[in-house]
Amino acid sequence: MAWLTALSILAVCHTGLAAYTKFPEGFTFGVATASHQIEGAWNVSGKSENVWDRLTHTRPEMIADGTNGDVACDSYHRYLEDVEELTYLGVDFYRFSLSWSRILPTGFSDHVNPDGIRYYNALLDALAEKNIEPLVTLFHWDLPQSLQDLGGWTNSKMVDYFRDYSDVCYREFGDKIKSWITINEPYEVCEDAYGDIKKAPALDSHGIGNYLCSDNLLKAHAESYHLYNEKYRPTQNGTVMISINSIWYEPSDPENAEQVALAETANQFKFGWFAHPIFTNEGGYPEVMIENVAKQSAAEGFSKPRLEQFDDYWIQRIKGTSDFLGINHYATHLITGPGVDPIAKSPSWLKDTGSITSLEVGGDSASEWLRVVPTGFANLLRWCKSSYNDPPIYITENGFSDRGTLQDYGRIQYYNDYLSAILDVIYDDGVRVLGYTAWTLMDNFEWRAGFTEPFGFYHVDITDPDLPRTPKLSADYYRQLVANRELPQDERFKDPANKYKEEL
Ligand code: PNW
Repeated sequence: MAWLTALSILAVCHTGLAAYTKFPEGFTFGVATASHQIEGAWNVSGKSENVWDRLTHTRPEMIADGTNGDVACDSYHRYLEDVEELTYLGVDFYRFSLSWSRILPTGFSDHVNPDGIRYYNALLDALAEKNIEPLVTLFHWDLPQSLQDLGGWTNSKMVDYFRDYSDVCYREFGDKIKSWITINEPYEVCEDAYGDIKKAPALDSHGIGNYLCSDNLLKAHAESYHLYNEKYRPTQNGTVMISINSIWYEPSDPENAEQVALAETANQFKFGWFAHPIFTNEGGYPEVMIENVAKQSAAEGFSKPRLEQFDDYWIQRIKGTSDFLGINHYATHLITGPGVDPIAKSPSWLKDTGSITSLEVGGDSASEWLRVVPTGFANLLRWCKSSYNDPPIYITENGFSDRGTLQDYGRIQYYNDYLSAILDVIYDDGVRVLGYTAWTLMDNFEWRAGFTEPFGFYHVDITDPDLPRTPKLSADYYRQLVANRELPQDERFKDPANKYKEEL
């Protein structure tokens, strides 16, 4: 079968023999977390309920191990320990996110919670003392429940609410934070949380809510960007970007024009949905999305397409509103054919793609969706260079899940191979990747997977009330990488017996 051939092509490239090892001058390294995944303290010091609190408390059966973020890594109280870990790793920057419901308990800017402001100032001061730059995400999925009760991202007023929240954050923290991310992974927000039940609030409004969300989310992002540009950038001098996730789709047979076209369509629906409006010259949603949704909507008996192009005002207003392209990337999937996906609901995003079927191929991790294909990452980066006018790129997430071993060779190999793919495209293709962020500092609340798919450099023992953090072997790998700005060649990071696979 054609996809078997493609799989072996992908596998051949996964040799671990790096052509380049040294990172260019000025390249920066960081590590990431997100508020709801690490902070805990879910209802103390004025924080109100967010959509993940609501989901985990009312429907615990939806979380793999029935856990929640009530305590998580308790970083709200243990942030100084976290800063120690960051210092050990030697990273240039720390990417973390602000909890909206901790800063604005009503969801609105009528009441700013002083304890929320104090907490983030204390963290920022501790980072400054260690010379670690903050890279801060305004929204990493933990929407205040009060706003969800009004429809969340399906409500067009969210554009105003997000701008108001941004305004408070830029005003309160902008003297200390020079690098901002507005929104983390809009695809996961709109498709997984509104079009499906994979993320909170698990609305499952497939084919409808997902597109209401993208209209509002892109406008909200743009307004936050313009607000910073006009009101804060002149004095604060920082930058603002958005982080877009990609599962990268490869054609099963690169010589087959139909397969290539299907992969392009899939990539436009996944990454282009949010990147095209911001990073292309023409702006707006990708043409293929507008066409497919219109066709599909008509066939389904809708009076209007469920997704329509932005009007000229919004096309212009959204275009160009990101100083860098922030890419979160973990996995590549292989297109298996034009065949109709039997699980596609109607209406739905998947059906709108043309029900393109794909297969999760490549090396294993603990997460079903995370298949290891480093060459896919290189192809994604080349595609971003050619599709989006050679943008300056930050990798804002990349990482690997296993079952929690301290001898985490699988993670080390993943990082080594994916970083090697980055070096290839920097030196061979001139892709402008400026920095890299590993996901994640420590094992944490992995959303619906609970604590069953850890991604951390540090193990966190959640059965011990002190939540001790223990560095894994990968922590030493990353520390050495950052110190030398070079892929470590050290024998102790190699797992000749491929032992890690037994643990997955
Ligand atoms: C990201 N996919 O989520 C999030 O930003 C993190 O909060 C999360 O912990 C991390 O990646 C690991 O899952 C993703 O299906 C969810 O490609 C899904 C995908 C990728 C990233």
